[in-house]
Amino acid sequence: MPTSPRRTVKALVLAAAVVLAACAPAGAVTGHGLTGYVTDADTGLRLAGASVTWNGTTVPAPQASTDAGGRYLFTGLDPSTSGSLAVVGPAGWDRQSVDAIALPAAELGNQNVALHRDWAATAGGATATANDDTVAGCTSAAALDNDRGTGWSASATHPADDPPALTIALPQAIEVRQLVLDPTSACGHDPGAALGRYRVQTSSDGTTWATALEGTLGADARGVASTLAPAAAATGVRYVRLQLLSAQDPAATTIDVRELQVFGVAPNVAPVGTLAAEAPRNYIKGIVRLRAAFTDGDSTILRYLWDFDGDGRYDQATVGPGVAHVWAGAGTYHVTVGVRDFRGGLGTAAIDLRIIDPAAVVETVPQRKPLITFDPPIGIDLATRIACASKCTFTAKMVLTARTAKRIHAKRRAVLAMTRKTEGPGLGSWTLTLPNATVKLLRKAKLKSVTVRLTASAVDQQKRRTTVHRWVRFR
Ligand SMILES: [Ca+2]
Ligand SMILES: [Ca+2]
Ligand SMILES: [Ca+2]
Repeated sequence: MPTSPRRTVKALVLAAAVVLAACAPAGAVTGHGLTGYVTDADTGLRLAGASVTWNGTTVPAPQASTDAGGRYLFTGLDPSTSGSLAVVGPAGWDRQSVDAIALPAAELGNQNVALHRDWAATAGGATATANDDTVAGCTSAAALDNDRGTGWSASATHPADDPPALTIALPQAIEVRQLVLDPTSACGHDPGAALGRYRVQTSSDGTTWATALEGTLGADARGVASTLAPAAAATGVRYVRLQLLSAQDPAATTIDVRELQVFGVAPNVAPVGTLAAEAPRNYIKGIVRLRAAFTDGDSTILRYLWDFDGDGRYDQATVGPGVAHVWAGAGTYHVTVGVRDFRGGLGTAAIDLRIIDPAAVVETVPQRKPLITFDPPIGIDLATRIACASKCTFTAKMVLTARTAKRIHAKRRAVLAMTRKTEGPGLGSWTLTLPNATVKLLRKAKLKSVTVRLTASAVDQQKRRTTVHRWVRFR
């Protein structure tokens, strides 16, 4: 859909306003402070509703939330001091702290934070069931609440073939890249109740399971969020199951775990869109502006790559969807834009762009030869039409067969010859009629039908000629 110039101007003004806000100088916002964006580390998309706390010299610690564009802003902080930023993602995202951020003396500091989605978080849409939820206040939900202060405590007396198990249905199928386990004992239990031997299984359908990871955590893992990579069965994962095989202390009566997190990525969809030149006509040695209009439903778009000469190699990269280019020679160029998203996916669109040399002689528009058509004959009439690109001369000739001519005693085999001209380019239509004299001879010979050889021809001013021969049967 073409954008009206007015809308484009409005959009540009809006874009300019956003840019100004993003890199607002100190004078634009009262006081000193800190700003930045909170984004998804895997998709680049900005996260609204993240909770951000500045732990610096100001007491109590100021808090902010990211806006719809993922931006947070603290003003009135003490310049030239330092502190740390604690970011808690919106429901389903992890949390992260950034330490030792120095605030500048005379302007807004800038700190962006990227958070991973924890696909196992129940707050983010995962659902979970466990076969051991007997310890009040320490049920399995506490292992999926993204809070390492709470934990799940299961009985250590399960039979070996039916260990305590927590089964999580993820909100969608993902490729698992990392598991995080905090095995620390919970619910006031001795430290030895911390999870020791564990197994993680994955499944695409909740029925067929495969072991993704097995291992043993020791005393050094207590109080630590251990990052573990799946050894197998990491793709197309919709279900994750954690089995608690033993506590670190064999004498412990419970097996505890503070937190299980599942990190990974959903399948990536490449950007989709179109490419267009801004002007309807484009000339050599002039600036030609091209614009791509792409969308990506599941990640941000990082850059636009341009192939101006159709050789399959990109000649330029831009951050925005527009580019300007100058062609030296006239011709039609196959121009491609490749749009790279945050995840590395590439979507493309191409146009065949005509570049005109305004000094070149106007080329003649190729035109077709005359066209001749006929309707089926009705009685002794045959309707004919022609279409010509310029003034056209039409000729038609009807000839009896030698046999028929002899049978009806016709003096000549040629029964009709006509020539017509059109006024100019366009259509001409005439009716070819079997002459009365011929009809009389046919009646006399008691013939009810006759087949004649028709030759019709049309020639236009450019001497383009179309000739049609056919047998026509009149009744
Ligand atoms: Ca927890
Ligand atoms: Ca994408
Ligand atoms: Ca190229």
